[in-house]
Amino acid sequence: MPSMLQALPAAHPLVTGATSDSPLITAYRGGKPTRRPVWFMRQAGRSLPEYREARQGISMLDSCLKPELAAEITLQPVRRHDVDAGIFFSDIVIPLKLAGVGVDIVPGVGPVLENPVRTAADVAALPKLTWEALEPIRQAVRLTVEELGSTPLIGFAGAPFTLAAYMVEGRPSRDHLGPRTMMHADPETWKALADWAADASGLFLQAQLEAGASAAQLFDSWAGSLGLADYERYVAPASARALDAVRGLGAPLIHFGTGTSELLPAMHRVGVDVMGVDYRLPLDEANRRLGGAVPLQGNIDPALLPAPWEVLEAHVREVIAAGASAPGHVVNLGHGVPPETDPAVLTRVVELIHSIGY
Ligand code: 1CP
Repeated sequence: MPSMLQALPAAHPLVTGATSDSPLITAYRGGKPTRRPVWFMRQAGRSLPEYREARQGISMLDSCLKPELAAEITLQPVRRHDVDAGIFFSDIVIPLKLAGVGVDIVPGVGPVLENPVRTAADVAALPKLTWEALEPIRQAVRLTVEELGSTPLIGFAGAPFTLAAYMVEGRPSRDHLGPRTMMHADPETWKALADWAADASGLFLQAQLEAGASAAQLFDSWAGSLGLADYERYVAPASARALDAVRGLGAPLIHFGTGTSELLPAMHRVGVDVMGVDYRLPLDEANRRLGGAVPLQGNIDPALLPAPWEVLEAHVREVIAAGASAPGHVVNLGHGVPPETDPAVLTRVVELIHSIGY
């Protein structure tokens, strides 16, 4: 396997045509498909009883590394909600785990590292992720794509800043002070860490695309804690480096973060096709900030999912009207599905979106 994938394999669903004209890919490419595409971040997961059942007695990271189980969990929300894409069931810390970094996902907490990475020596000691170690990921993607047929699978990875935020703090944090201090106090160590994370995420994306994912989303969930100057100087180059691994393959690339209204153009400039927008910024304003040239994804406010149906419906219609200004629109939430969400509401939202013509 070359270190840089040059082209998708001949059997890839974007190459055979299985997914290339799907509503999702058409909208990501700036077109208006026959049916309005929608999927939900965190559509697989605790909101689904079948997920809770499948996960009984098995840890989060172990379930990601069992190909049949990861494929099954990925397919559950597609079957149930008739969404226009699967999002690969995995986690942004899986590349760390497969590289040999001590990391676990602690229920009720999130990713926790055995040894936080804080010094130049810590960074130098990080093991390198290999292509071989990613075999369970490629297997899970192959199984999933086979079942999905003409429905595209979206692969993903954590962006270097969001990954480094967990690595430096050692656990979830609110303000991400550790990595923000490091980039100024010790820029060389920061760059080495961000580049390590970029290479791990880049290889993770490459594995998913090579095995059959039709698009890929880079999650910089916590980039919103950065000012624009820090983002551009210390983070954007590493995010661009992660994407270098999969650029030019013809699979649409999406970039998403929360609290990133002020960063949208800078995040687009790292070289992606589509911008995900969180719930804070109306899509017509996001479109204006991006010069009217970028397909958008978003941005139903997850807080409205438990609201009375009339309130939620009006909001969904507003999101669709605002998204119509962009050259392409894939409907999604403005962040992940909250675990306590009633899945029947999500199914109804999908039906509503599919019923609205252009
Ligand atoms: O349907 C899907 O989207 C499932 C696939 C998926 C994705 C895309 C999971 C499964 N995790 C992710 C990405 C991910 N993981 C992100 C980026 C997206 C986002 O912002 O939500 C982040 C920040 C993580 C880190 C993480 N993993 C957290 C957040 C902790 C924090 O800092 O607040 C948590 C809680 C996890 C565990 C996790 N990952 C995925 C699931 C279903 C779960 C919950 C595990 C469980 O208890 O069942």
